[in-house]
Amino acid sequence: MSDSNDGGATTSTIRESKSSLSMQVEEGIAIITFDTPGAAVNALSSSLSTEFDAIFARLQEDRSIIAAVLRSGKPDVWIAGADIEQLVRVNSATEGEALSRTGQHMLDKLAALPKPVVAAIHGACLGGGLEVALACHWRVLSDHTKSVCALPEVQLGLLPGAGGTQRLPRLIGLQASLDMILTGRNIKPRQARKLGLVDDLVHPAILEKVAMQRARELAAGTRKRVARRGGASGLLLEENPVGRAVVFKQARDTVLKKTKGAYPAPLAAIEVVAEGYSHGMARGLDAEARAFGKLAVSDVSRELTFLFFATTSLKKDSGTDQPVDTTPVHRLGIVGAGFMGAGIATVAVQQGTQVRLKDASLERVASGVRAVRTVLDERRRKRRITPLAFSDMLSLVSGGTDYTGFTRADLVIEAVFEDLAVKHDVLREIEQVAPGAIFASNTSTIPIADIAKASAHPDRVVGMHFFSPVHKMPLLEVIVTPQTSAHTTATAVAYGKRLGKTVIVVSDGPGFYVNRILAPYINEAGKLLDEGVAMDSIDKALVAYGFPVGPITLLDEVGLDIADKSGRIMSAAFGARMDASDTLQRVIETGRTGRKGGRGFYRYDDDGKRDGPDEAIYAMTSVEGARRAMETSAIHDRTVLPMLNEAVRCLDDGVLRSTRDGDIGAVFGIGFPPFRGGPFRAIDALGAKEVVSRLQALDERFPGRFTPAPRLAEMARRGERFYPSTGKPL
Ligand code: 3H9
Repeated sequence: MSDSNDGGATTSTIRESKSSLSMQVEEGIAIITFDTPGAAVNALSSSLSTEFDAIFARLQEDRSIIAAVLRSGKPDVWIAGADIEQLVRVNSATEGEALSRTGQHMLDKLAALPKPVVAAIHGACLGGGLEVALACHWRVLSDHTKSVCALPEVQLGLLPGAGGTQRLPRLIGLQASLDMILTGRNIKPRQARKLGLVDDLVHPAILEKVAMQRARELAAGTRKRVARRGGASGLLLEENPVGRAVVFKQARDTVLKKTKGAYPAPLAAIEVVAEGYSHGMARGLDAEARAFGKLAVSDVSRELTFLFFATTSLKKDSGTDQPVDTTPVHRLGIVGAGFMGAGIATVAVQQGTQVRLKDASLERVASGVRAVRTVLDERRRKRRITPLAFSDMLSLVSGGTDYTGFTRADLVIEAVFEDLAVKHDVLREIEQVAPGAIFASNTSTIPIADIAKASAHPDRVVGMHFFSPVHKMPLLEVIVTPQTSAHTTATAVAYGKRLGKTVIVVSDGPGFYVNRILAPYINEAGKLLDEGVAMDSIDKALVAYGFPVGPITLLDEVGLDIADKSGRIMSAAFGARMDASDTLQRVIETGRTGRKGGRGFYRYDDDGKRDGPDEAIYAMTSVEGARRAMETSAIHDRTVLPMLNEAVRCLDDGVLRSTRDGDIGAVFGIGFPPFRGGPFRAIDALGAKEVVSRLQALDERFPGRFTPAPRLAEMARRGERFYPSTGKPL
C-alpha cells in the first residue's frame, strides 16, 4: 500500500489503485471508504479480507489513530452483501463453509479491535453489509428513503453467513431478529432506530460529522455502548429457555406453514440461531458456517439466485434491440375505471403520474377513485406513506364520463370490457382526442394486432397486460405486434418499470405468454375432474408442487365466466391441447361464476369464506360413484408437463425472446414455484430427455394433448439444456 500525505499535519491517505478500501486520517479519526472501482455496488468478496486485514493492522499500529469511521463511496449503496457472483461459483459445501468462515473471521477481528469503529451508513445495507455494520461498535444511519437495512439471504436460499445469525439476536433480541432473518424484509430508517439496529438516525448531510463525533466520544469513553432495546415483554420471553423454546417453535410453525418445507434456508437459520442461544457464540458461528456451506450448493439457492440475476438483468432491458428514446409518461389516461383500471391508476399516482379515468357513468368513475383511495389509505395507515404523500397522490387522480383531460395524455391504457368492437371504438375515440398518445390495451385475451386493426397509427399500439391485483402483482407483460414501433415498446417498458414492475416483452398471439402456458395446465386439471379425481386432491397436489393455490381454486378466484371466455379463444387457436374439460363446461353452463358469485367448484358462505368442495360438481363429471385417488406425482405430470411444454412452444413460436423471460413470467405472473426457478429451469432439472419421455407416454394415452414441442424433442435427442449447468445461471 502506498502512503500519501496531503500536506496537512493531521490528515493522511492510503489507497492502492485497484483496492476497494481507502483510508484517510483526520484528527486522529481514520475514515475508511469502501468503494470498489468500476463496480455498481460494494460487495464483499473473499479477496477483500486481505484489504481489511491491512486496514485493521494500520488501525492498531498507528498510535495517532484513536477511532475509525467506515463509510461507502457509492451514492446509494453502503454494502450490498457478499458478492453473489462469487457465491454462484462455489462448487462444494466445504468451499461455501470456508467462505463463511473467512467472513466470520474478518468480522470477529473488526469487532475485537481495541479502537472503536463507527459505521456511517447511507443507502442499501444488506446481507453481509449489515453483518459488517453489526460488527462495528456504533451505527449511524442516514434518514433517507435510499437507506435500508436487511438480511435478504433467505431470498437467495441462504442464511446470513458472516456472523449475522449470532450478532443480530444479541443486539435486537430474538423475536425481532428472527423476523428479519426469516423474511429478509427491508427495514426502513425509523424502524431500524426503533429496533435498536442502529444507534443514531441523522439527516444525510450530517451523517459523517455525527459518525466522527461518536467515534471520538467512544474513544474518549464519554459515550458507552447502550444495551439492546428488546422491549420488556420480549426480554422476559427470551431470557428463559422455556420462553425461547416457544419462540423457536412458533417460528418453525410459521415457516412450515408458509413454505410447506420447500425452502431449507429459514429452517436452518432457526436451528443456527437456537444453537447460539443454547451453546454460545462460538458454537453458533460454527453451526452458521456449516449450514451456509450446505445451502450455498443447494438446488433451491441456485434457482433463487438465478431469479435474482434474471430480475436484475431485466431492470436494464429496454425491451428493444436498438437504443431508442422513450417518452416520459407524465399524464396517463385510463379508459375503464373497473378493477383493473383503478388498479393501474393506484400504482400510477404513487409514481407521481397524473391520471384521468373515464368510464360510462359517474358511479363507475367514483367507484374507481374510491378503489384508489382504499389502497392508498391502507398504505397510509401502515405508515408506508405519509399523510402528505397520501393527499398528494390522491389529488393526482380525477375522472369523468367524457375524454376531458385526455388531450395531453402521453399514454392511454384501455381496461374496458373484453370485446373487440368496444375496444375498437375506444381506440378510434382516443386517436381523435389524444392524437399524440401511445395506446395500450390491458386485454388478457384479445390479440393486440386485432385491436390495432382499427388504428390509423398501429405503430403506437401495444399491449400492457397487468396482473390482478395490480398493486400487488410484480409482473407486467408488454405485448408487441410486428407494427409496434421500438419507441412505443421502449416507452411502455420504461413506464412499467417506473411503476415498480418486472417487465417482460412478448410477441403478440393468443394468450400472449402467461395465459397461454396457464391454459393447458388449467384444462388438464379439468380433465382430471372429468375422470373423477377429487378436486381438492388436485389442488393439494399442485400446492405441494409449490403453486400458491391449486388450479381449481384458481378458476374460482379468476371467475368461471372469464376463464370460459379466454378458454374459448385458446381452444380455437390451439385445438386439442387447449380444449376445456367437459366438467368445466357443464359447471359454467350452470351459471356459476366462482368466488365472486358465491358459487363455483367450492362452496362459500355469506361472508365469502370457503366451505369446501361442492359435492354437486361430481354429478357433472363423466364418472359415477367414489372419487378416484391419483398419485400426486401423476397429477403433477398431467398438469405441469403441458405447461412446461407450452413454454417451449412459446419460445419456438417467437412469443418469448428468451428463456429468462419465460421463467420470470411464470414465477411472477402465475406463482410458478420460485424454488424451481421457472418452467425452463424445471425442464433442465428433470432433463429434457425425461420430460419428453413422460410427455410421449401421456400423448399415447391422450393423443394430441402432450405432443412434445419440436425444440424439446430435439434437445432430448441431443442431451441439451436451456442453461449452463454451472456458474452464473444466465
Ligand atoms: C450475503 O450477503 C451472504 C452473507 O451473509 C455471507 C457471506 C459469507 N453481489 O439491482 P441493481 C449487482 S448474500 C454481486 O440493478 P439497484 C447487480 O447484479 C447477498 N453483485 O441495482 C447489478 O450488476 P450488473 C445478500 C451485486 O440500485 C448491479 O449490482 N445481498 C450484488 O436497483 C446493480 O444492481 C443481497 O441479496 C451483490 N450482492 O439495487 C442484495 N448486489 O450491473 C442484492 C447487486 O452487472 N442486491 N449487484 O447487472 C440488491 O438487492 C440490489 O442490487 C441493490 C441495488 C438494492 C443493492
